Amino acid sequence: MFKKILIANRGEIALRVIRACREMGISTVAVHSTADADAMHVRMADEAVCIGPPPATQSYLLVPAIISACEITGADAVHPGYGFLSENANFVQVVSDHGITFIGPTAEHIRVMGDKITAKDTMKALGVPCVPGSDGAVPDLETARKISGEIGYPVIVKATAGGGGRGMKLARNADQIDEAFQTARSEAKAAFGNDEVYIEKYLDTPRHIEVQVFGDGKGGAVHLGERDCSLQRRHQKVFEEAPGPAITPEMRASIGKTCADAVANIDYAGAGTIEFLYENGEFFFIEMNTRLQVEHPVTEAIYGVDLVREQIRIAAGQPLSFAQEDLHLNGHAIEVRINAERLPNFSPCPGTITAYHAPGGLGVRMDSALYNGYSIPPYYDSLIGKLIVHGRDRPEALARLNRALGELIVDGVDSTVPLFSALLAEPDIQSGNYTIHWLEKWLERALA
Ligand code: MV4
Repeated sequence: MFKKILIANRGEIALRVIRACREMGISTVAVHSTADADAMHVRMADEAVCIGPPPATQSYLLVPAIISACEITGADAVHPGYGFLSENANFVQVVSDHGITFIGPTAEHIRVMGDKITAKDTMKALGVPCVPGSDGAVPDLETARKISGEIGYPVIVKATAGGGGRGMKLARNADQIDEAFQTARSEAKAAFGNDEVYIEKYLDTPRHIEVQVFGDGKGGAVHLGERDCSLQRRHQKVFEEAPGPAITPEMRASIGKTCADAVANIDYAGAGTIEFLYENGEFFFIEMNTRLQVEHPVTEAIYGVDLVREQIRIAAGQPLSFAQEDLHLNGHAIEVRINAERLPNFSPCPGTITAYHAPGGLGVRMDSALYNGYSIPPYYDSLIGKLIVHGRDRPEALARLNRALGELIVDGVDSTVPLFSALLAEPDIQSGNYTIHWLEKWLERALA
């Protein structure tokens, strides 16, 4: 097992990794920018190294600075958290070239899944159901018109180097395909330096369902059910739950097995998320994320496992601590993302926390790096906490969320907290009746 792990991240996820390390008896190294000298992850780690000035490109994203911090402290492994360098295949390569273990999948798996056309080809070949569309890249306008006619409108043009909602263009009918194709291409070229695009049938009102998988890197893998992450604003998740309100035990077992078998087949190592659009009882693969996700705690709650501990075990060459038959879904969990943002526009609202009180009690987990007097710097994303609740069933989880929100105090900055109490009053939220467009439509009316 590793003796010392360096966490190449900040905020609540850095704390999350430090907590798992401490329970495993592993020392921790925090890295931080000058803007984060007083951050909680720096205080909580055994050691800390300042790696640069505030901009992430000069600190948290700067590979040589992170490698140097590993060398100085003698860290034998790096946990990337999410965001930053977590899905950077080049970083994984450089880390391993220095004799350090990257806690995550191989550079090759990250590369394959990072290119969305290759990811889709790979998943399709492994028997995972995909959105109907072009077979690979669409080379020119003529082919785009032909393929779109065959698929049937509406279609969506996506950049192979995109993902997470970046580089997509909708064509509702044949009159819109020329512009959609050409804009998608030129925007992809400008944003990613790669103008390759592919075309899919556009699904009108799906849910976003993602399946949590875990591979041992040696042909073994399990699934830990799904999360429904349909409630998003501008491709940012706001509210996530597990299990998905629309997913039956039979569907879960079936799509879960398909996903676990797929990643087992490619000797995938560590945590992964297979994203689907779900409509009329059918799953359609869109993308795979090769990292731990922000919303992993809802899965941890209902399956009673520590996913970060498993990531560390797998990276150290140990087996998973559970088999598929050991995994039983228990109850229901919901996470809400607390961002330092001002409503109604969700504009970032950095500043000093004048009072902070985390809710507690049965079935409540608050993952946050906040403390009284902490100053949220303006340089990074606005996530300041995640409130996760667990209940015996969905109504109990909803009631618990409402209760916990009432206990939470975050003073000194505006936050998304008031949004959640309003959301909980909505019949569609209470019944689980929502799709990927529900939140933006609701926000238009609720915050008008
Ligand atoms: C789609 C789609 C409809 N049809 N693909 C947006 C993020 C990226 N992961 C994929 N996205 C979408 N792909 C097809 N063929 C609709 C979306 C989409 C979406 C997906 C998940 C959650 C929220 C969304 C909001 C708008 C569009």
